Amino acid sequence: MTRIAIIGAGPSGMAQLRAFQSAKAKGQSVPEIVCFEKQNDWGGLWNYTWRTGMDQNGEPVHGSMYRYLWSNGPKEALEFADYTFDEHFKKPIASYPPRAVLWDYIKGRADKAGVKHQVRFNSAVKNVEFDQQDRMFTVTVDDHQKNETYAEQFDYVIVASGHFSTPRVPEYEGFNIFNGRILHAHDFRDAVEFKNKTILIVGSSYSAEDVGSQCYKYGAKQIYSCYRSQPMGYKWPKNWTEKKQLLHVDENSAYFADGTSAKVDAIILCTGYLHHFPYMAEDLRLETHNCLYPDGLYQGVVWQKNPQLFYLGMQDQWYTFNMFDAQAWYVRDIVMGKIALPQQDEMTSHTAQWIKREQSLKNSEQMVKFQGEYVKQLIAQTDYPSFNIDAVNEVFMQWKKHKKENIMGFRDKVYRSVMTGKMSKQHHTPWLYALDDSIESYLENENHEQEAM
Ligand code: FAD
Ligand code: NA7
Repeated sequence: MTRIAIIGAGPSGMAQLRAFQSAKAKGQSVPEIVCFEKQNDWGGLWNYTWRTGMDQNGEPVHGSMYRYLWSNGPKEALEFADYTFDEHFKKPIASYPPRAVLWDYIKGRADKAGVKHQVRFNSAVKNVEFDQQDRMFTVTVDDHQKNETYAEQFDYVIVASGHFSTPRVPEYEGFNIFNGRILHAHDFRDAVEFKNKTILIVGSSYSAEDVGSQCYKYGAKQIYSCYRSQPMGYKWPKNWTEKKQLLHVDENSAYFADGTSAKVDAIILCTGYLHHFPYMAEDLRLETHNCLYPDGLYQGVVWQKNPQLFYLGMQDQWYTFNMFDAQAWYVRDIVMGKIALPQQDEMTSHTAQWIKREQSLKNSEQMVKFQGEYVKQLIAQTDYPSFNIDAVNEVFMQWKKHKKENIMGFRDKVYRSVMTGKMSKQHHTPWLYALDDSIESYLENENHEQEAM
């Protein structure tokens, strides 16, 4: 029987499990699937851990999410087409749920599909090699439960291990004499630590914006953020100042390219992540950066040099959960022989055309539409329930507008579900005052008084 290894049981790996289960439910004969997950539960980044550095098994901690993280985009843009929020929560909820609520949603679909028995938890993949002779992969795994290492053979490998876990950590002059704490966003866990402190955020993308906003919400005294290329440019609160590029630091202060300096207690490097697949043999290893169309992946997922290998979710992400679904359904149909791949040179030139288009994109609206079109063309090739991608693009445009209007208030906006046509519900507490991010607090009905720290 054909055997498939999925590496990682985050949203991408879970989408792949669901895709095969959906074919099985339609009476089709599906291959044997083994999903290896190094953590002790599924959900990937959404499965919060307080740990940083090494986990209890000596593996690098995967988690980059922090306490009090709320969705940074509207849930209406990431909703599964085959499992709506209404189906899961049985009542309308607001548009920007906290992490625990989204984790619950992801798990709900996978539980309904009954695919958990296909996941081997506490199982870290250590090596993947391909034998040209028998055209099989050998996957070597550390089973941390049994404390043993073993190898198994597979016809196909699907890498779904994410790419927001290995921090990109720059070094600035003076870091080794700075008296305060220096950390990367990957190791940021709790904004309360920075209450009454002055912090410097390095970077100007999603992590910079959200880690800074968390610190503001939980009582930081003063926030400085600094950019290398582009300022974020939002209307920041009075105690948040955007500075030009960081040049160097000394024991207590940071010095910027505009000639100013500031005394800071801590520095948080929101400088992005590396695509890192140390367990893949060199000739199978994807080398790319955070972009919308990684080179070498036909249709964004097929490893062109060997189409028995796939990578899911490797793009920078406007679209997330439903894009992973579109990819997973497409990969499933290649594996099951329903979709035939073209010759190598055709795949290469197809990818080159998309990359050329990506390079011509000028603003975020064009980028969203580009990714939307990518998702659209994947869905057109499979039986994944189609949905109105243009309407989702519009949700993203609204989101951008709302952030521009009020960066500390955009999470109070509500949007219409593209899947159900229903409007979401206003949350009982404005985001800025909702200090308890638990699922219980989020789902309760009564109105809350604004809580003060
Ligand atoms: P991951 O979620 O990273 O899951 C990968 C899985 O692979 C993990 O479970 C990991 O343990 C496992 N794994 C890794 N290496 C191995 C190995 N060697 N062996 C076995 N298992 C392995 N997206 C949104 O839609 N909305 C948001 O608000 C949002 N906020 C975010 C905030 C932060 C701080 C970050 C970092 C990302 C955020 N994202 C958000 C994007 C996020 O990437 C996706 O939502 C999603 O988690 C990606 O799913 P994935 O399965 O591809 O990867
Ligand atoms: P991103 O989106 O890849 O952004 C990385 C940021 O870090 C970006 O602003 C970069 O600036 C900046 N950067 C990178 N290297 C440096 C150095 N050396 N000095 C200064 N600034 C630097 O990563 P994020 O973590 O923000 O977001 C990733 C995901 O996490 C995202 O999906 C969110 O949902 C959460 P640049 O523009 O390249 O000059």
